[in-house]
Amino acid sequence: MFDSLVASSKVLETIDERLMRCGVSRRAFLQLCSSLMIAAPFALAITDKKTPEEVAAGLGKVVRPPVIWLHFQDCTGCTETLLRTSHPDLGDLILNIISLEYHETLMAGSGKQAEEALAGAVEKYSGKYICVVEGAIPTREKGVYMRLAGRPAMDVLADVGGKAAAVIAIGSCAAWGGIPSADPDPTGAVGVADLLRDKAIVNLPGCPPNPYTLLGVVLQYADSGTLPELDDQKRPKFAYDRDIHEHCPRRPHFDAGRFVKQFGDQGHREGWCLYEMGCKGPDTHAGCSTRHFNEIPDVWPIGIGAPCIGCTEKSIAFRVPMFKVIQIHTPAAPPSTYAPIIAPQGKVSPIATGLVGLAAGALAGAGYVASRKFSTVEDDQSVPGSGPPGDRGKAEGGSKAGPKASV
Ligand code: FSX
Ligand code: SF4
Ligand code: F3S
Repeated sequence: MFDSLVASSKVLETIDERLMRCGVSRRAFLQLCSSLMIAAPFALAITDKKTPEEVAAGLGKVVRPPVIWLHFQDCTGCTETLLRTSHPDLGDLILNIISLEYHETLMAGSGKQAEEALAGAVEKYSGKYICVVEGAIPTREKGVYMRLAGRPAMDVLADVGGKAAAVIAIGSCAAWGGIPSADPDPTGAVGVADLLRDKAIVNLPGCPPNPYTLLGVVLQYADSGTLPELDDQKRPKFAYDRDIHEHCPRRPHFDAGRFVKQFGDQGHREGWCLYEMGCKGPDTHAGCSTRHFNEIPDVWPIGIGAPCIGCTEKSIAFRVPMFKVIQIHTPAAPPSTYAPIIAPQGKVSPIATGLVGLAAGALAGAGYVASRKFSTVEDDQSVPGSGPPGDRGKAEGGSKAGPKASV
C-alpha cells in the first residue's frame, strides 16, 4: 500500500537501536508486547506470534515511524490515555517506539518555534509520516472557531494530513465529531474523513480509545507499509469487531435477568448488569471489556459500575441520552466463556441449559428464553413476560427488562 519505512528511511533508528541507546528496560518492552498481543490478538502481523519475546524480536527491527500529531477541538483525553499508564516507564517507552515529531501538548517549544518544527517535519518526511489527528474540526463560518498560527484548523488538516502517508483519527471527536458535534453543534464540528476525502484514513473512535489500538495500527504500518483491515466505518476490525455485551463480565447477570435498578442499590453493589441503567454495550463495538485502561484491571466504564455510553459508535454516543434504555437488536446466544454467577445446587444452570438446548435444537432451553426476553417483537407471546411493558417481569418473578425505547 505504501513504501515501507524500512526501505525508505536513512535517518530513523530501529526500535531496538533506540531502546538500547536510551537505556529502556527489556522488561518494560516485553510488557508492552504482551499488552499488544492482548489488544490485537489476531489480524495484525506484528502480534501474530506465540510469545511476547517473539513479538519483541520482530518489533525491535522496525524503524521508528515518524508521527505528526495534530490537536483540534478535544479534551486531550486521547493523549492522556496513551501516556497516563500506571507504570511510568510505559509512557516513556511509547514515546521511544514512535518518533513523535510534533505534538502541541508534549513538545517544549511554542509559538514560532513550534510552527517551524511542524513545517520542518512535514517537509522532511513528506509522504512518509503518519498524521494522528485528535479532536473534531470546526467548519461553520469558514472554520473561524479554531485557528492555529492564523490558519483555520481545516486548512492545517488539509496541508498536514494531505502530505501524510496515512491519517489516523484518534478518538470519537476526530473520527466523527464526538462531543463538539453534539446538538446544537455550534461550531459545525466534523471528523477527519468528512474533509480529507482521498486519503487513507483509519478511525479509532472511543472517548478516549484504547491506546494499544493506536500502537497496533502505527506499528503495523511501520513494519509492513500496510494498514489493518477496516470495517465500513474505517475502524480496524481487530479492535472493533466485537460488541461489549458479547464479552462483558456482567453478561451472566444479564442472561439471568439480574439488573441494577438504581445507582447504589444492592444489585449495583453486587456488580449486576447495567442494561436498565442505559448501558449501550449490546450495540457498541469495542474491545474495552477485554482490554482495560491505564494498565489497571477493571478500569473501564462497566468495570467501575457505569453503563457504557457507546462512545465508539457514531449513532449512539452524544446522540442518544446516556441513561436511555436501548432495544436489544440481536438476541445473541450467551457466551460459553462465562459461568453463571449463581448456579443453584441440583438444577441445571440457565446458560448450560441454553447451550444444550441450542445443540439439540430444542428452543425451550432457558438460555434461549433468557435471550428472547429482550426480543424486539413486542407481541411475541412465546416469550415469557413479553406482554405490555407493565406486565414484564411478572411472569418470571424478576426482571422487568424489555425493549423500552429504540435507538
Ligand atoms: Fe474527544 Fe480526545 Fe473524547 Fe477527549 O482529545 S474523543 S473529547 S476523550 O480526548 O478527542
Ligand atoms: Fe454488560 Fe451492559 Fe451487556 Fe449488561 S447490558 S451485560 S452491563 S454490556
Ligand atoms: Fe466507551 Fe463503552 Fe468502552 S463507553 S470506553 S465503548 S465501555
